[in-house]
Amino acid sequence: MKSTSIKKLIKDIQARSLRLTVIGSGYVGLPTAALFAEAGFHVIAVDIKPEVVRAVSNGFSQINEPHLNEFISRNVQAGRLKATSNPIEALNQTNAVIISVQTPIDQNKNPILSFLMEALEDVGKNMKRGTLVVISSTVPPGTMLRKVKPKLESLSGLNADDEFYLAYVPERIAPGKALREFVESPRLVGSVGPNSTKIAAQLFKTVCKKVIETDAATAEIAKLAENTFRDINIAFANQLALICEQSGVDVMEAIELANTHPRVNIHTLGPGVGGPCLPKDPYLLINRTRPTKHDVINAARRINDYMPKHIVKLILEALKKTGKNIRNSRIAIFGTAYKGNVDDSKLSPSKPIIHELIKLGAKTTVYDPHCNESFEAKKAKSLHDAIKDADCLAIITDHTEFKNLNLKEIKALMNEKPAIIDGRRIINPHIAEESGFTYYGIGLGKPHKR
Ligand code: SAJ
Repeated sequence: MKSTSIKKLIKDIQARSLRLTVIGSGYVGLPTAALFAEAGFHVIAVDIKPEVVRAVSNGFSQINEPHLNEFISRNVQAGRLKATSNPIEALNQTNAVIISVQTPIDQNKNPILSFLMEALEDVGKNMKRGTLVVISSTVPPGTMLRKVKPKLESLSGLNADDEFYLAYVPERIAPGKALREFVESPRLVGSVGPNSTKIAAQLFKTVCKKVIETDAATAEIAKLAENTFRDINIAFANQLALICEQSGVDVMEAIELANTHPRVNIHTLGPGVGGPCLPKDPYLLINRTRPTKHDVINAARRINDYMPKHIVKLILEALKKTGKNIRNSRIAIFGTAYKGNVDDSKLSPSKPIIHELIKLGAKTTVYDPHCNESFEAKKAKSLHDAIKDADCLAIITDHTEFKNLNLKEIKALMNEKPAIIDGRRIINPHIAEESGFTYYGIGLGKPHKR
């Protein structure tokens, strides 16, 4: 009976007759749904937001992700992709489900698993024998075995890896490159038993070039380790920047030289770390461990969280140097997105920077060609509108549009004695100074000038 069910599922995957529900159609779920539909499966994307369901049903995406619209449009037209806000309706028509709902943290940095638990409630109560359940949300260590598996078993009355199949398949896609990375990045399949591994791996092999099998608990830690490693590495680059400012050295040059060593790869410094993952995944990782004073993870979080304050400090220094006061100064902020060329402003360093500047009495205007968020600052219609009569330009996001600014033209529009604060080190300091700006770049130590 059991082996028939496994064989049938594998056959259904190969024949593309397996029907798939994706619960949570955000920046991970929607590319997931679109790519499985593109691979030939019938997929129902579920989301509680009616605007997301409406958009997909009309053949486009609410998320601004390269090529996603084309994939959605093509597959909706072909009848392979549908959307609904009713998970039960979807689950009743399908025999596999991928859950990709958000797992944020609360004010005390504790994980909020309520979205995942609600999705599991629907799945557990409506799942048929032989269903494959895949969790793609990022979860704290131990969640699959301690929470997901028992909850599904008790709600359904079925045994995992025997009467239904369960795997943890964490996503590894960065916004802006989601479709490509979904296919290209090796995909971890962490399961609760050999049958589940076999089936989940078979399903993901239809879209991903490489699948690596492991157990669920290891996959949970591996996923969290990836983002935590990146956060720690960026914190190190940021601390180097602070050291270089005090040492009269340019951190960009120092990192470039250090990175010529074959075993060194220091990341890029910046105004802080934002986005839906890096600022919270380190807290998911340390969630269940006892506090210890030997703690590099929290230390890195503290450094990265400090960086927006440092940007404000540089703005204050630059204004002082040009004989201006922050109160009533006009500050143009370039970028509210959390990183270059995306439209997402989640936990963007721009937010605390703008709020602090407003608190200090500055007149703050923002310009972002990709992102609508303004964080209570005045929103400029264009780049020129943002810098007109500004005393200081602070570059916070590394959008491509900000990498080749015409500094002479910008200077002509700004107030007397203009300053640039380069939070991403994308402006050449010499050209900025030659063009008549007071230039402060993060990590650029200039003892003779400060
Ligand atoms: N940042 C730096 N310096 C760097 C790299 C990034 O300051 O050298 C900043 C960015 O500007 C941004 C933040 O860090 O504010 C996060 O950006 P990111 O590009 O590192 O990460 P995300 O959040 O867009 O995507 C990450 C990716 N994880 C890794 O690269 C290890 C992605 O592969 C994951 O799928 C995603 O998190 C996720 O969903 O977990």
